[in-house]
Amino acid sequence: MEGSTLHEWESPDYEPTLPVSEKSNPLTRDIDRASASSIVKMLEACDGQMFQEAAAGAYQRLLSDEVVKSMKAVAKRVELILKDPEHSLVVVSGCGTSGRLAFITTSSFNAELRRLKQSPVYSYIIAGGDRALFSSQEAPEDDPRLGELSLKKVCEGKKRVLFIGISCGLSAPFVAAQLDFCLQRPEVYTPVLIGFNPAHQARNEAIPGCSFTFHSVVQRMQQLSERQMAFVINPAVGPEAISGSSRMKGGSATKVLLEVVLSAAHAAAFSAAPVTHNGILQHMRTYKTTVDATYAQSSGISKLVEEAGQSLRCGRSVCYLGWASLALLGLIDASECNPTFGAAYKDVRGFISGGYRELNNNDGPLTSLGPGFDIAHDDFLRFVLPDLNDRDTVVLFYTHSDDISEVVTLARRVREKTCNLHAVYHHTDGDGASVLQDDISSLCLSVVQFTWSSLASEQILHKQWELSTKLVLNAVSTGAHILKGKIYQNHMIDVQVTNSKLYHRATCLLQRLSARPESQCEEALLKAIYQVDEVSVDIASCDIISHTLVARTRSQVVPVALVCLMTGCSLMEAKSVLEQQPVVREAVALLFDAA
Ligand code: F1P
Repeated sequence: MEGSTLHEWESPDYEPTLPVSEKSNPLTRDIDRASASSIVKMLEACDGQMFQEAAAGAYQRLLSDEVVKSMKAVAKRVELILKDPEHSLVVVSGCGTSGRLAFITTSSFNAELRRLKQSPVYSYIIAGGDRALFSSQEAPEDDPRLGELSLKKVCEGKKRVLFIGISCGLSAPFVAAQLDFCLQRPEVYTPVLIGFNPAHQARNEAIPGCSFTFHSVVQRMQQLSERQMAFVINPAVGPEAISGSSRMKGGSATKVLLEVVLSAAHAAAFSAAPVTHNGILQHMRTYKTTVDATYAQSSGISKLVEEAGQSLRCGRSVCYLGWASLALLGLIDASECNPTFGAAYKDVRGFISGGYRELNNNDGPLTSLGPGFDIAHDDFLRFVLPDLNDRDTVVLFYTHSDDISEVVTLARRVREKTCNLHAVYHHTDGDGASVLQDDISSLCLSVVQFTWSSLASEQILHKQWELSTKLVLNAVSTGAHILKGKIYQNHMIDVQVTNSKLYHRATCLLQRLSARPESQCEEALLKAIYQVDEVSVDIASCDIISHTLVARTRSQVVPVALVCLMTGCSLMEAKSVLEQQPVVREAVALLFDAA
């Protein structure tokens, strides 16, 4: 029976020191050497793990009873707030991708409330503020005070708050502090935690200035969950295709959980459809169908991966031009390429029709923050289009409910500069043939067309399009960077050491790839961060946060450390050989040849 056997990564002996969210996925061990179509097949298998049933005695999974039970209880709390919204709030908070999904979800459910002439009850918090929606701000994730302050600020004057904190790895101090704050004020706050590790794998490292760890917060929440004073929703979804890249499955599963809970609450509050266990389960299963339907188009997706990979390999760019929420997903996927793959903002860029007008974010337009925040199609036309050529890849993302004539106009403009234009289009089986769509198809090198059942409600359709688009985008950006040579086995070797989670990830990676003891690896990492050949007492006595503050000003920290560890060369030698040969495996070989 599907999923009923224990998977390799579920065995207690498999990478025992790492939580599930940081383990390497056995399915993608050779993804660095795979072709575009094999990459997409591996991603399909990895995403398929999200909806597998739990094996006896194994970790709970998305469809497990305990998970559905907690979702049902949380949906009922949201329902109460929707029915009596005065002085109440549902706050969704997270760091990085988790915060971006908090933004997308609260925006779309507030929009739904406005459509129903109800007052909005959802707020989002993202560590680092709105600039983190489209850029990497990883240091604030380590800041518990900032977490607490930002929560206090959005909840001022509220009498009842349902707080949903997301940390895929059960690890971010920013979120731990918010949960702790809620636990101390049960008369107002009910905390909910969403993450994708078993509770005992929550991070148990001391948080500077705090008496709690993420682990201790989870334990307290678990105790209180028996009396429904706190809720922990933490199914395992299997290791990420690229180790630790929680923007992928972690993000998708977050999106599914939030949407199922909030839709159930809305249906109960406004359509007299009570929240039920089966209702939740069925809704979750529609997302499984969405994932399957997406990968049914794997040859079209592979074509996009191949084109995007070729563009990146020759130093050119990939542009996503989207409409409405699909565009927002594109903007997010593009902005995640910098922290995930060390990409420049120009490598993969997203643009949205209408720009900031479409977003409704807390801080409004962010264009003053720099060119990476120019997100409108008009910005694309002004600043990007003039320099495009056939080696750049442009992908249109839209649905039948967008203004298709606008899509045609933009497609024509792009075709004046490059023939490397593609489309990802969602529509329903009820749609008639469209002349305009034929025009777009004739302008594009490839079209990935998704046809969804018209029997689904408008809301469900939108959510299907969104998840499906997220999977396509993640496949394109991840696949393209794999083809560019950024991945070693299934690890991002040039991981940015910009917060404590990533510092530990970097040390583990060095251990794994060099097979040297932890102390030696940490020493090599510190040498690369501080650019010294000896680690002084002063350096050794600084805490991890100080190390990450220095690391953010450096490049290629982990590759340099690895080359030093594997060859015994000096820092300068490692840096100069990596300049000639950025692929670490080859750099090591060069040094050995020279010896
Ligand atoms: C938050 C996060 C990830 C990002 C990177 C750094 O993780 O920003 O979204 O991809 O891994 O951490 P989490 O708190 O949701 O585990």
